[in-house]
Amino acid sequence: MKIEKSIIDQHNQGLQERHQRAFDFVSSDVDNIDDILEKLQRFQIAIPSWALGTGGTRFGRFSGQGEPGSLEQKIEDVGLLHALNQSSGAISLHIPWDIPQNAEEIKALATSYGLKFDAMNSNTFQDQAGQAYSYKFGSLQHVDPNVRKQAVAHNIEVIKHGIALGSKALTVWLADGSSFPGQLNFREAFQNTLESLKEIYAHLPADWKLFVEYKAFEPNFYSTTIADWGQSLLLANKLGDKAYTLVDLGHHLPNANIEQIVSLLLMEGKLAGFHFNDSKYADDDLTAGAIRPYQLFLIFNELVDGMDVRGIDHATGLGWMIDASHNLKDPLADLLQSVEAIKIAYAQALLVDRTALKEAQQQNDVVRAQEILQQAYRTDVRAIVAESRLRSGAALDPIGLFRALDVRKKLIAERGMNSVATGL
Ligand SMILES: [Mn+2]
Repeated sequence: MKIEKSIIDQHNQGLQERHQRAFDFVSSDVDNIDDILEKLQRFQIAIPSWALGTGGTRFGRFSGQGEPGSLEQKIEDVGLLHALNQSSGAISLHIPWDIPQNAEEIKALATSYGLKFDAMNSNTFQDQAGQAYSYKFGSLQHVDPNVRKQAVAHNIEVIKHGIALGSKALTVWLADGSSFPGQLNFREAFQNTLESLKEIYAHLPADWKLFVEYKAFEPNFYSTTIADWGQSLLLANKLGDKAYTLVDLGHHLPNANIEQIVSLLLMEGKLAGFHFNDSKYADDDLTAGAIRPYQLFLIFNELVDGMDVRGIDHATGLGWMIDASHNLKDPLADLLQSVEAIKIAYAQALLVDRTALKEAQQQNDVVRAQEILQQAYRTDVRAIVAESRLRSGAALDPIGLFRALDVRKKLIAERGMNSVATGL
């Protein structure tokens, strides 16, 4: 299914008057509105291929319908999102779930939807059919060098697939760790992981980045070999200039000050980018901004400040991606909501009066500092984000149009009720 431009124009015409009123109201107080709109238009958030189907929990999975059953259909789904919001111009693939049979054809298909290939993701957290050694007790950390070798070879294969598609980064997330005290030697696990990562790093093309993702716990429950940003940064620093720390919002212990982590990683030039999601308890993988929208804003506040200080291009300097799972909602509608929440937080962060905030900080004026941040956060920027979509040729109300067009019903008609996305 493809959404024609004329359908979007027709939808926008119907909403134009109401939108204009809201946009005029909110933008009349913003001096640099055109600059903000341009930044919003350029800011793209990659969609992971594994978020296009229904996710499950360890207790069960309630299948959706009309899920993308092939890489081609996954690209089609992200193409639908991008047509609706012009903000999801990249897809992030997972190997071996998304191995392209013909890279050139897949590349051409993505281009026809205006999509690029974001970071490639390797998978050593589950065993694949025909694999010689098991990852039950870890992969890059494993006590058996044969297992480590196999995991390294897999990552090198992922880089090769990425090169063929025009990707520029490899994300490594490891399930490695232990579930019981005494199960492994922490130092040896770390050293093995470092040595394995060094071998992978050696195979990165010159213009590629290696993103080292961390996670506090799960699937292992006692220790995780790359558990937090300190351990990831330690690895990234030892590996070299092309290695960075990737922050996934759900991968922290409760109440972690993620905005402070972001600020310091940016200061050190070691922030790879983001996996956006939201959570109440742990790695809940809920829709971005669904539980803690103020935290999302505070993170963007640090991102904008830190990127501007270092002269980093907001749109291209870091990797922006959603990493979520949908047990209840239609995955496509959920992803539209996530992208909208991310752009709202970004727009609010762009509204922060940084000169005034600096002054308040210098004067220890705590009340004023809070006022400045909350002035931006409490501004209803939805019409600004909508205007940026309008200027890019997207829909004023992406979810409204998704609903009106009965997209899922059409996908079910094309793919069938029982089409299941691979890899979940
Ligand atoms: Mn992640």
